[in-house]
This record gives sequence, C-alpha cells and structure tokens, in this order.
Amino acid sequence: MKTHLNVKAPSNILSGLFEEKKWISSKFLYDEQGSQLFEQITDLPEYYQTRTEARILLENLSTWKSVFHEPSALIELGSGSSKKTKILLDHVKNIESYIPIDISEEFLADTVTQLQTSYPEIHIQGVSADYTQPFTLPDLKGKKKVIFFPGSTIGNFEPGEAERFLGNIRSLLEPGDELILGVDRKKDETVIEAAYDDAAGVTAAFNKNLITRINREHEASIDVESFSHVALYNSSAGRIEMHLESVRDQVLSVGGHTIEVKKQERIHTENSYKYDPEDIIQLGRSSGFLLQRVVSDEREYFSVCLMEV
Ligand code: AVI
Repeated sequence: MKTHLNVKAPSNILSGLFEEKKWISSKFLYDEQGSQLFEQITDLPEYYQTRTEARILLENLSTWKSVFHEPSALIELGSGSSKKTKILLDHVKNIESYIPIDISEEFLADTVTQLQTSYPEIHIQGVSADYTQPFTLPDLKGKKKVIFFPGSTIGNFEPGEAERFLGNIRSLLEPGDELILGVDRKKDETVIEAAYDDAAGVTAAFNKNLITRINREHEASIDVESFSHVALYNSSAGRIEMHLESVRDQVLSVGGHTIEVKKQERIHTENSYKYDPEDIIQLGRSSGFLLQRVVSDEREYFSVCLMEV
C-alpha cells in the first residue's frame, strides 16, 4: 500500500536563497540539534500547543474508546518519542498494532524497543519513512485503521498541500477507518506570537540553527548573530511566520556561490497555519473525509478532530 504525496520540498537547503524572496524550507529545521531544540520548545510556558493537546486527549478518553471499539491498528505520522500516543496506549483497549512512522531511523528503533517493553501485548512495527513521500504500510487486514497525526504539524503545510496530503492519506483507508488530527486554532495574535518568540530564546535558537546547519553542510562561515529571529502573525493568511532578518548588509559565501543580503532583508523559514472551525470543516471536506467531532480545550486554543472515511 503506497501513498503518493506531493509537498513543496526542495532537496537543497540553499535553493530558495537564490530566489528574489529568500526562503528555506522548514523541513531543514530538524537536524539533530534542531530536533532537540524542538523538544525543548514543546515544554516552554509560551508554547501551549503540546500540553493543551495532551490534556484534550486525556480528558476525552470516552471519545477515543469509541473510536477503538474493535480490533484496531494505530498508525502515527511523525511519531518522534510517541509521548502523546502513550495516552491512547495506556487507556484504550483494542489497539492490537501500533505503527509509528518517522524519518529518523535510529530514534524510531529506540522508541520501538522501549515501547515494546512497556506494551508487550501490542504488536509494534516502526516504519522509517518521510511520510510526506510515498511509503508502504504493513499488512493490516482485519483491523480498523486509525491514523494519528497530532501536534498541529498539518499547520506546517500550505493549505493546498494540506488538502492533497490528507486526500492521499485518505486513499490508504477504507470505510470505517478514521483519522485523529491535531490542529492549532486561530486566537489572539499576541498569544500566538509569544509561542513562536519565547522569552528564553529557544525558538530563536531553533530558527538560527538553520545558519549553523548551512555553515556545517556547505563549508560556510556565516555569522549566526548577523541574523535575528522574527516571528510575525500574518492575519490575512491565518499563519504565524518565522523569518531570519539580516542585521546588516552582507554577502554570504556558500557552496561556491555568493548571495547578497541587505540589512533588514528577511529569509522566510516557516509558516504555521492556524485553523478556525470553518477551516477545519473545509479541510475535511476537500480531502474527502467526513468530520465527525472537534474536541477542544475550554479556551479553544487547540482542537483534536475526528474524521471518518
Ligand atoms: C512542528 N510544528 C507543528 C511546530 C509549529 O508550531 O508549527 C514547529 C515550530 N516552529 C516553531 N515553534 C514550533
């Protein structure tokens, strides 16, 4: 079984730097150092997303129990350390197989070993793959398939890409199968901007790590401090944007090329789209799912959506 996904992802970290509006794909944020910084972000007081989603999962167990009312396979896209999944594995019966899909093979192998010890009765089979590209699922005949895509990662896809991506995920499923999707909600801009520009500077370090990565991978020596971290909510697009802003006029020497950067010129490094209920309904409809339920926290900062084929 293969998906055929199509996400704008240049193979090279430098390619967008030669365009008039400079940009770097956010997928390059996640080298080893970047992944560690992202883990730290999820614990920051300003980054409400992770803990809010975990609370929604924990406080709505009867909803998840009804999803897994028959022998099921839980398939997680971008599983990382599977922290939130443990809430489901701990409290919900009928999960016979757990298939974490993650790009980092080593990390995945460690997670699978640890989980298998904690949950000996569940068949755990990791798939090491970039889930935005075609990947193969193991044979899951006779089990209800439930795709779990938490963390509001869907927000890092451009809206059209998100629809195509979920449409492709849907094509892996059969009637009765379901999708559990975490989305970050539109809200007061100051709350969102603080979540992407925390007081401790962890998100700034996460963004600037792109410069460190370019220096390492392309034998460059760009001054990391010659760029500052900028996080701005773009209300017309409904997204928070991260940029690296040059503090001075400079010429970067990278990969045998020179790139001129003006003072205050920005390199766009990430979009994170926020959803309101209409956006969620539209996303479900255009990707071919039937939206069943939207479960939110009391401030409506975050929602976990249940979609059916
Ligand atoms: C992984 N993703 C959902 C995060 C987000 O909130 O868009 C990445 C992130 N960027 C800055 N902080 C966290």
